[in-house]
Amino acid sequence: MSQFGHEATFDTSANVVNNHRCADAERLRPLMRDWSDAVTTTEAVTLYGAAWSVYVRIVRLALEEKHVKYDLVEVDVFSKTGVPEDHFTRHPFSRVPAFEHGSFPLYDTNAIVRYIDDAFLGCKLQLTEPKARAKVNQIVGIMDAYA
Ligand SMILES: N[C@@H](CCC(=O)N[C@@H](CS)C(=O)NCC(=O)O)C(=O)O
Repeated sequence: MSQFGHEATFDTSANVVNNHRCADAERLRPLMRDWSDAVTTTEAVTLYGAAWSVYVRIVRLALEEKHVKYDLVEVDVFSKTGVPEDHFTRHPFSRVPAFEHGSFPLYDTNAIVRYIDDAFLGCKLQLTEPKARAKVNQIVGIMDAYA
């Protein structure tokens, strides 16, 4: 059991699927929105980035918690030959991660994980009570900017 309350898999192979339970879902349910309108999808979900990247790992954690099947396509932004040319079409600032859901492209970790939470069925990763949600976002911001 990991600190996240489930057996986290950080397998770098493509098509990672897991069937793990959402941590603390029952305890947090009163604070969380029932999103019965979330999307079920047959469209491919692709994450572009390096397995070592903390930002890529954040997105993978969200995908794992939501039980979303995805492909991880390795992109080396620190390659000696430079950022792969096609990556600029995914991310204008040539960073990782970049993300695609079918024909919908997205970059920036915060935007990606919030989209994953909003678009896919499964446990809700964000609280809905405004003050609690703001505090969580504050912690996320602190971790990103100062940690
Ligand atoms: N604000 C971006 C930051 C992403 C980021 O800085 N990723 C690093 C890898 S962990 C990167 O691509 N660095 C390449 C570079 O600095 O040129 C996000 O949240 O997605």
